[in-house]
Amino acid sequence: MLPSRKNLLGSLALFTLLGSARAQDPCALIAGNKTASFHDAMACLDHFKYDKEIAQQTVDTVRKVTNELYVFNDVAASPPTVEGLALSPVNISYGLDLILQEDWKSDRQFQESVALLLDKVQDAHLSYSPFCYRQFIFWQPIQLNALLRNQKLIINVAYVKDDVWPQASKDWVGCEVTEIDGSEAMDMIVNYAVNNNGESKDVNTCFNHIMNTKSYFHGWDDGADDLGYHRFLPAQEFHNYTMRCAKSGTLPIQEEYDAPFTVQVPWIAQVPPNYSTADDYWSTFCQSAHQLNRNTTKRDIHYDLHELKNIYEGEVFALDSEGRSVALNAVGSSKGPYIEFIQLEGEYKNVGVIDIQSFSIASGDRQTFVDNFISSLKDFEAKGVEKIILDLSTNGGGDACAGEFLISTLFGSTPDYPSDIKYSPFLDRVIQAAHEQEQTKWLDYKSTGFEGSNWYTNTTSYVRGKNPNVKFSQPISLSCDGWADTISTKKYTNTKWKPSDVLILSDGRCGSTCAIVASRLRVSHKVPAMGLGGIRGNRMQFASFPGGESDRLSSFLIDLEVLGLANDPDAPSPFPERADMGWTFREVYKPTEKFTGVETDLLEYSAINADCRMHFDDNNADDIKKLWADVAKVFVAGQCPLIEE
Ligand SMILES: *[C@@H]1O[C@H](CO)[C@@H](O)[C@H](O)[C@H]1NC(C)=O
Ligand SMILES: *[C@@H]1O[C@H](CO)[C@@H](O)[C@H](O)[C@H]1NC(C)=O
Ligand SMILES: *[C@@H]1O[C@H](CO)[C@@H](O)[C@H](O)[C@H]1NC(C)=O
Ligand SMILES: *[C@@H]1O[C@H](CO)[C@@H](O)[C@H](O)[C@H]1NC(C)=O
Ligand SMILES: *[C@@H]1O[C@H](CO)[C@@H](O)[C@H](O)[C@H]1NC(C)=O
Ligand SMILES: CC(=O)N[C@H]1CO[C@H](CO)[C@@H](O)[C@@H]1O
Repeated sequence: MLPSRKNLLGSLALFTLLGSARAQDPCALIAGNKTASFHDAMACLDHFKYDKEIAQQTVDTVRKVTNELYVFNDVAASPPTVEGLALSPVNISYGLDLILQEDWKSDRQFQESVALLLDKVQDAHLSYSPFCYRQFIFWQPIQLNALLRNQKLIINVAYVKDDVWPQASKDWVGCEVTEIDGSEAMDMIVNYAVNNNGESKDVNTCFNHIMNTKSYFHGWDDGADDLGYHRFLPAQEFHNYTMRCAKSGTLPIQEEYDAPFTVQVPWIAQVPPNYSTADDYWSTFCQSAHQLNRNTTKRDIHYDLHELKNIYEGEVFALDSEGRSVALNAVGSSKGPYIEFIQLEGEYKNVGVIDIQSFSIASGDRQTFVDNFISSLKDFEAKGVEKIILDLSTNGGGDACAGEFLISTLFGSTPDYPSDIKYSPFLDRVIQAAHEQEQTKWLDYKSTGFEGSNWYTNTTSYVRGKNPNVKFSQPISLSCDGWADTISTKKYTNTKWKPSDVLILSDGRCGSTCAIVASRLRVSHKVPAMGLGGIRGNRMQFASFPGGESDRLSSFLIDLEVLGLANDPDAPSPFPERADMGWTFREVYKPTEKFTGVETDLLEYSAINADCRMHFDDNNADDIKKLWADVAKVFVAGQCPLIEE
């Protein structure tokens, strides 16, 4: 199947000298080393040959999922024009045809082309992650942020990572970067954000995503694609940075600089542990259990549930987001902390911050999450907190019911937004089976006036893109009964804070469940929102990829196995390599007078702007408490009122 690896095994048998094996095995050459150069890492990653069979199987699965289950498949191919959103048409099926026509130089290049195609849709829910090629971490020793300095947004060296490249100098911290690769720094970064980041349809959010805007990671780094930090091979080996640094004894804000200079900064690869040859690398990080156990003469498919669970839980990287070794395949239970309550000090001690980092509450943590949320709110009340900043920055979403809990605890229950699921005969069988067996999340949807699974079977059609007749389920709402059943609910009613006492703070990287929570708070409850960072001069959204609800192939296949549908002829096959894909299957609409199902009412294709804006500066960029105090100052002064559209 992979001739290169067979050859390698042959040569190992012939030559006992390790040296000669290492000489032709680029992965062995760097195995066990902490770091490797761009070229040495690339040689290892490109060692695995393009395999047409793997390519065909991969494309078949991606095509099946996007054609049948991806709810925005038709809109993506010819999106509407929406002011404030960058929407370029992507016909996924056609893109996959083109990919299969190419004679790729390596398996990596093929795999990355699939990942890139889905990225172009700018829906962070839609992704393809080939874990084989996400094991190295690539660092730029210079990490950048964007700061407001003397009324001008500038690019600044936020920190220098000198443990991977000895030539890096800590003295560069605080220097202004005026040019990158010969272009004006801001232009280069904005272009990069527009062309290389699939995180959002709002360019401000993409800009924030690639910058080192907050000094902490919130653990949301799937396929990390920052300007200076990647899990995939960067496009070029070096970047040239032209910097000017404050004269000794002066502050950057005084703008007295030493002579500018240019440094050529390489990408440095951190090498994953736990492999010694290319063959090991393949079997540890790339080979899927499904492919290994495959019996091509028999259509009796049984998924490897252990592997799917590891993939689903994200236990697929040998290095964590900060580059530390992690035990592969250890399924963790608790993923917290999810949320922190911080009362500000001094002048703003009557302002409290609720910093919500994730809604992905592990089922074993629900009770603690709920108890902690309620007791911390009571504590805020007891300590005289008058205003609340709800910091939703860098929150990649999670459990929709956790979001529902937050909204209803603060402002009582409110009608859910209408949503629906794209119809396919295959998913119909899944939903029928879920109802018959009372298993899986496919039970959790209901529509007024429809019994059991009739909400799905009785379809309705809307225009989507160029397709006049795409079938959808009836409008549905999500039932959080299952969630509520697992916790002993305590009565708490907020009587203290009105919506105008709360401010949403977001750098736009509030996605999925977070986006829907933020949008409902802003649109239905009139909670004002402040955008953080982004490019100056254009309005910014406070949430991204509000598409609805997403699934991943790993968890979908687990559901199929549970429901006994693994052998359904229309079931997507597992990927031949360790990989996963995500897609949106439920689309959510903004509230309207009358529900019509038009695509321009979809949250994913609507722009909802923040009411005011804040940028990082020299004073607050590295100190989140100072940032919150600056936000509190604007908020308390009444300078971020809700703007009625
Ligand atoms: C790997 O590390 C060893 C020991 O430090 C070093 O001698 C060797 O040059 C390194 N290999 C590469 C390709 O950098
Ligand atoms: C994608 O393009 C193909 C032709 O290349 C066309 O048949 C198909 O309908 C298009 N898909 C969508 C979703 O527009
Ligand atoms: C960086 O500068 C070097 C030396 O001047 C030059 O050879 C190289 O092409 C430049 N690279 C980029 C990406 O601009
Ligand atoms: C991988 O390597 C790390 C560090 O070398 C070690 O701590 C860990 O136990 C290894 N994990 C496995 C699964 O071998
Ligand atoms: C594959 O399945 C066929 C038919 O059941 C069986 O005869 C054959 O031995 C199986 N091969 C392997 C490698 O398990
Ligand atoms: C309102 C409703 O549920 N209508 C129909 C939906 O589809 C099922 C099965 O096809 C019918 O039995 C229902 O009457």
